[in-house]
Parts: sequence; C-alpha cells; structure tokens
Amino acid sequence: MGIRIERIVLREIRMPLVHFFETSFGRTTERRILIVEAISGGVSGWGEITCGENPFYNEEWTDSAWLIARDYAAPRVLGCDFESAADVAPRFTHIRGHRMACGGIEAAAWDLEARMKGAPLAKHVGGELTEIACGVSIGIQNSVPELLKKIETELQAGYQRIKMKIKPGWDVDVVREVRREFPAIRLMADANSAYTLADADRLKQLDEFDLMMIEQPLAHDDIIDHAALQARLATPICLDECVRTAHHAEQAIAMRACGVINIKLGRVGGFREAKRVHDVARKHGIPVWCGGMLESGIGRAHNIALSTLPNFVLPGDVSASKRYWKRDLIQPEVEVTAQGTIRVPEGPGLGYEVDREFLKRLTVREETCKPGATASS
Ligand code: OSB
Ligand code: MG
Repeated sequence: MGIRIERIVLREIRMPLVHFFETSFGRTTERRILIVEAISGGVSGWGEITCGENPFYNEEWTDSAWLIARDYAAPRVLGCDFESAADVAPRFTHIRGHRMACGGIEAAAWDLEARMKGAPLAKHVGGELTEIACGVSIGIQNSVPELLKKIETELQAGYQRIKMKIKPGWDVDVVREVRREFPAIRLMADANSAYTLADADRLKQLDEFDLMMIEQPLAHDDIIDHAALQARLATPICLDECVRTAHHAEQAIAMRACGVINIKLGRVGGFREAKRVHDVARKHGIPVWCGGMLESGIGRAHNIALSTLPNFVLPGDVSASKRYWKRDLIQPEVEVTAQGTIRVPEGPGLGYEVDREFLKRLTVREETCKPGATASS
C-alpha cells in the first residue's frame, strides 16, 4: 500500500501527575509531553516523544526534542514515499542520538499505516499476545511507611510485580524493609545509573533479597562496567539506558553484562529498532519487558502494542492511566484487570480514540510541518 506523510503536527502538552515520581536523578510533578500527529489522506497516526523535561535520563528533553523533531526528523520523512513504516527509521540514520524525538515520529508512522490498513497496531508490528502482564514502577517516597503503603495498594489492584527506585541512601535498608513486609512478591529495583563499580560491595548486599533483577545500576552509557558488576552479582542485571540499538543488545549479551533487557520504544528510536532488540534478545534466550516513561495514553497504547511481541515474557512498566492522570488523552482509558493484565485493544491502530477536544485544551504550543520547509506553522 505504501505511505506518504503529508503533514506532521507537533504539539506540546502539559499534564500534572496525580503523584510525583522520583528517581535517582530527580522528581517530576508535571509532564511536558510532545505529541506527534502524522497525517495522510485524511487519516491521522499518533506518536509520543517520550523524553523527560530535563536531560537527566538521557541527553534528550522536551525542548531539544521539539527542535530535533521539527527541524531534522520531520523534514526527512515529509512527502517521501515509503513502502512501509519500517522504512521510516533509516531516514534518521544521520541524526546522532535523539532517538526519542525521531522515535515519536516513527511510531506515528506505524500507527498511521496500521489505521490505513484497518489493522490493530499490535498485529501490525508482529505482536501475538492478546493480553499483557503488568507491573508498576514506584518512585522514591518521602518515607518507608509511604512506600510500603503504595506497594500494598498496587498489589491489591492486582499488579504482578513491583519495581522500586533506589539510589545511595535509599537502597539496601529500604529493600530489606520491603522484603520483610512482602516476603513472596516479585520485586525488583531500578537505580537509573546512580552507582559506580566502586559500589559493587553495596550492590552485592542486594543479593540476599531475591530480587528478579537490578535495573541499570551503573552509568547510562557503560556496558563494560555492567559486565564487570554482573560477574560479581547473583541477581541478574537488567539494562535500560545502555541499550539504544540492537547492536548494543548484541554486545551486552555477548559480554554477559545483563540477564534481562528493558525495551523502551523511544529510547531505541521506534518500532523498527525495538523489534530488532526484541529479536536479538529472543535469539539469545534473554527475556525482555516493556519500560515506561510516564507516558500519556498515546505512548501507553504504543507500549501495549509493543508488549505483544512474543519475548515480552516479564511484566512491564505499562500500567493503568489512572495511576498517572486524573484524566487521560485517550478513550477508553487504559485499565488493568484484577489479574494485573491489560487486554490488548482490537480496533485499528492504537485501538484507543485520541480525545481531540481534551488534547486541544492541554496544548501549550503547536506547529505544523509540511514538505519542503525546515520549519513552518
Ligand atoms: O528508568 O524506567 C525508568 C520513568 C522515567 C524515567 C525513567 C524510568 C521511569 C520509570 C517509570 O520507571 C515507568 C512508568 O512509566 O511507570
Ligand atoms: Mg529504568
């Protein structure tokens, strides 16, 4: 069939979180999210640029992503004839890094193509599962009792595993208290690069708590040190920040730097590369799960579709809309069953309707990109 994107509308929206989210690099209370609308023949495909508000998780942030998307990524795809959405990502080869900015446009192209075919996005990207397993990511809290209470609430809701954020000063002792309170739950910890190899003895103490994995303890760009650390830990390391390409996944697996990989659509630049990371991990018997970036319903719907690929065998950080937002951008909102699963929607594309009226109300800037211009409104 082929696709040709005629216009791309970039929007920045602001959405306050229902509860602050704190990682080792900082606290977020309100999201600034970029939404991509890719239009062809009267059909709109939707994407979300999943970077944070600051360049702390990776090098990207809302303002850098706006410029990259508008001035570099959109002009490279507008007006081009693509045989399929899989041909979009290679157009970004010469843009170094900035995968989230490019990936938001790439994901919109996949949604557009799926809608034009009338196919669910999950099927369109090669997914097989009809229901996906969900966990939650719980940020650093003001106190241990607050953390324990949050965990209790999420377990009551049915979530299949708990991920807690750690950092120096909020690690071994806190994990010990969580384990004492919840001896049998599936539990893991995410450090977002807060440690170095010099902390190996401390990280080794986490071995006693039977964690499913420790996510990204060391530097965001250092696979080699993770290999050295993994050799000393019994607990599997899960890489997040370090894996930006399928080639990184190959290298990390070959070096035994991890036992698990977290795949985030934006971090790797969209569906094409996410599928490749998935396939590399599968070939080597490394399980994967879908990470989250506090997405609006649009990014969440993409994550649900991605999570239907067969090697997504561990519960992901894909959870209900209401954990994040008073009201989400999509209808219906994403809901989680009492068994801690999300049923994959069967409608075309994302399978959720974008609430345009609400989107308009949340929008603080908007720009339309057309073929032949670097920036236009
Ligand atoms: O490392 O997985 C992470 C949120 C922002 C930045 C990085 C991460 C996270 C999360 C949240 O853990 C996952 C979610 O969307 O619930
Ligand atoms: Mg992480």
